[in-house]
Amino acid sequence: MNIYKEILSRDKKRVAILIDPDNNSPESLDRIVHNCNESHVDYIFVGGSLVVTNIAETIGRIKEQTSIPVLIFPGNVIQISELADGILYLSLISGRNPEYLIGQHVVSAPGLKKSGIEVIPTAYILIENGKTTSVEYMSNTIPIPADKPEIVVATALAGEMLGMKLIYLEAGSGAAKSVSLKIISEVKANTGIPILVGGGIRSREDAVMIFSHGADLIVVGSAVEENPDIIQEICDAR
Ligand code: 1GP
Repeated sequence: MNIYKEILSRDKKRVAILIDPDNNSPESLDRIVHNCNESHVDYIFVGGSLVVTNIAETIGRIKEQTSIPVLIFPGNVIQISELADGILYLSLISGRNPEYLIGQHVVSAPGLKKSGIEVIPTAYILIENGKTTSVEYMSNTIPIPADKPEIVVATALAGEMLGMKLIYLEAGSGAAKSVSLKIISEVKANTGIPILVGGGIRSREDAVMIFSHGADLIVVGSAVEENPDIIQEICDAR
């Protein structure tokens, strides 16, 4: 399977459910995976800014219960497992911390090559949402101000020109406000690669608006942890 080719085909809007291994008991994990199957979720992402649970155990448990592709959404180099189908190889290009631009990649690249999982280079762009997020704190980077869409566009363009395959517009997990529709539509108008949007998406209405302004794939985590039954509602927005 080539996950990137599928996303690139843009034949439909897609939904990814993000599972943070630390935030779910085995029972709640199983319930989320069950609901993902029922709702035909497109991808399951696994990871977080700080994960202390063994990520391979979580991915193994998910893979036993579903054929939905599992992608690692890593906060750092220890969040890697060959049990996954692929990894969003995030370069945090909104920030100026070399560790998250290239340092962690140098450490992880040889192991990733050996694992054979699909590696998808992703321009990861953190946008301010009114409160300090875990990504901001853990990466020691400053998000792009929410009222500066031109900086977001320039950053996304730079990522595309550097050869990255996806643009991920991130408000941060549990964000009070998701990425603005203005930012999404301006990035869409100025770039040509698929756009992922995540952080603070909590309802079908949010998802519909974000899709209609240019997102190809949305990522939902916190809302699902609070209520796994919201998965169907979110998927209905596709
Ligand atoms: C976080 O974009 C993801 O990195 C998902 O955010 O937990 O707010 O859905 P939420």
